[in-house]
Amino acid sequence: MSRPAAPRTTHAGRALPWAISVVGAVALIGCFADDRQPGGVATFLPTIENARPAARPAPGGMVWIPGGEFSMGAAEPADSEDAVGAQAVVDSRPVHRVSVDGFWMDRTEVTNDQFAAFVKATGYVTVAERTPQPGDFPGAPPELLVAGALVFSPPDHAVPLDNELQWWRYVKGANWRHPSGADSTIAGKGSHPVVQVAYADAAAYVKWAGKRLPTETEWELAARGGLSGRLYPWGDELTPDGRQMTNRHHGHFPDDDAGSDGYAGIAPVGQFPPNGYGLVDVAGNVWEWVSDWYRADYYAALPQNQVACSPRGPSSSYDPDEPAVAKRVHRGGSFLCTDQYCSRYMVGTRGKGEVSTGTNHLGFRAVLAPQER
Ligand SMILES: [Ca+2]
Ligand SMILES: [Ca+2]
Ligand SMILES: [Cu+2]
Repeated sequence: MSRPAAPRTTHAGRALPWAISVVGAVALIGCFADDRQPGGVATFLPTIENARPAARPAPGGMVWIPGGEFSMGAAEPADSEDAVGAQAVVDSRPVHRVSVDGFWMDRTEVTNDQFAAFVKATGYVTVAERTPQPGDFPGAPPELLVAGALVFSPPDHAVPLDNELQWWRYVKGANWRHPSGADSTIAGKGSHPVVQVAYADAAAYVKWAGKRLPTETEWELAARGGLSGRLYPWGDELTPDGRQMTNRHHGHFPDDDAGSDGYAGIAPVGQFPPNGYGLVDVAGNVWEWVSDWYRADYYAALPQNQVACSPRGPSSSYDPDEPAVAKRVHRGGSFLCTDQYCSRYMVGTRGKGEVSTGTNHLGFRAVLAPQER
């Protein structure tokens, strides 16, 4: 999905403020051949958390993620007949060993109130609020060059699940203040996650907050909450003892969101149980931007039989479905995720999105490492 016509040019290889700490991690932990991990085989090994505690108390709203060594990638779907689940793990293979230093992470998705404070302090104007310039979208019909964003617009009847344009529409006037179009509002929704944010918007917010976006590896280590190889952040059962653990899509997709977990559509942050590290909504509610470029084959391209030390993703993006479109990784799935279509609440699975495109099921959360402040 992208804004109208051709995607804007993107800037690969921006300066990475944590590059120095990565070098430090290499010296400290060491990237080494790992003969416990047979090459290319989806084997989950125990998570080995760093013993070193946080150097100081967590900044407000953040929790300590101890870091350590873990197996990254998605487990098989619970049901071997589950074609949607099987498809969801294709770009999350092979399972591979990664080590990451400890860091703090926002306990929740960034909320409308938090984003509003940033906009008030800086006057920042999000991508969806800017009128697309003809030069950035050569050949685009003028009527499409209006400020807006993608909005989930479900049909009122069942449709074949072969074309997402049946339920996504580019809506004029949709932006973070008006998530589903000009006449929608976030009044009374200060504790809902902010949505309709492009990658640049998320990056601007975290910079203002003195933080940064997580790498894909950091995000997954944090989301797993210390467990290894489980299907979900809390274990292997989607609804243990019948309990709803995440805001996802119930009923029939896309035409009927039954809201059986208490929420049709987005929920305020923190309505479902935290994971092992105290993070809420890592599965579901809204997707979260991470800083890695998306490449479908990135895991397969990593050196096998080695522990990857704090990987920061490939140097450019490649999605075989849309090779010309620059995409970053999304993680965790959203209130629209269902086993009828995507199953992306499975913790190792990956999402992707064109960098200038906001949607009303996409937000983010930030991280901060001790040596970065
Ligand atoms: Ca729901
Ligand atoms: Ca989420
Ligand atoms: Cu989904």
